[in-house]
Amino acid sequence: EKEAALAAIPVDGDSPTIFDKIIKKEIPSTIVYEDDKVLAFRDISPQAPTHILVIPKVKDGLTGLSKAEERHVEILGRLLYVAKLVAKQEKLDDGYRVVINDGKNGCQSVYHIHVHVIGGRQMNWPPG
Ligand code: DGP
Repeated sequence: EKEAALAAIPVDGDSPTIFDKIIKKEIPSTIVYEDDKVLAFRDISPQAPTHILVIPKVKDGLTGLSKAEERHVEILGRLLYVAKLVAKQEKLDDGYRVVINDGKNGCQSVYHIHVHVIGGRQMNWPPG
């Protein structure tokens, strides 16, 4: 019985995250873009004057980029396209940075894929 209970726990971290609550509007966020597939909202802990997260409304196993499969190609493209739309909307005309953190070494903290759009100041390279 204990084994069955353990087996029910997803091993790949594919369980609901805080982003599901944001999508369902159960917790507040500042939404800057929304369509039927994608949501973009301001990061709660901005690392620059503009810091937006672009996420798929349906995770479909895409906890992070490392879990991408062929079926995710369309949504992955859409996330990047929305990143561009949002950057334009935010008037980041001098440039901006697009980041996907993956896994422990990538400093990923929320396991629902998200694209960071960061701008409004000079970025540095290499990143920390
Ligand atoms: P990452 O470290 O790449 O997994 O980025 C996760 C980001 O999510 C991090 O920059 C902070 C942001 N975040 C976490 N919880 C919330 C929340 O409840 N609301 C908003 N708006 N952002 C959140």
